[in-house]
Amino acid sequence: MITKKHKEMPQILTVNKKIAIIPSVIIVVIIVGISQVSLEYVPDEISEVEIVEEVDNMIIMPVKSARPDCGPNDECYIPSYYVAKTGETVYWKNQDSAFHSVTSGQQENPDGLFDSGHIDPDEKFSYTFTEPGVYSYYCTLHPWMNGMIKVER
Ligand SMILES: [Cu+2]
Repeated sequence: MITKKHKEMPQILTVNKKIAIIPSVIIVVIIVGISQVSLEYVPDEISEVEIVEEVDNMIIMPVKSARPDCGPNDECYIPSYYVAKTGETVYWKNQDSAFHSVTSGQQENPDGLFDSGHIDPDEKFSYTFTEPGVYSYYCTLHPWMNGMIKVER
């Protein structure tokens, strides 16, 4: 009886060693995978930052928004629909080479809540929304430029 037990012991040990090799191989594969993914992501992030400067609560009037082409796709203000929280200040930046405005209301029908007047290229306008609701705005110079702000509680 005793000798049988002694014979079984080495067999169990070898099995345990084989099992122990499998997790260490998996760990090595995961580490190699993570290092390769992080290496690939670095150049992508740099190129994205160069093209579009994405800032929270900033709406961009992009290059060529003075042309009607942006109208059908709602790309005259980017984003053209923005959800803000009550009390949040929203910024609009004119990245175009033409003047633009941010005027509350509908085309030809300003409601008088806010009006930036003509915003120079590279200049900003801001408005702080203190009441929940849906606010439409437009550009007084370009009838195809329309945007909307939804203010949530
Ligand atoms: Cu405009």
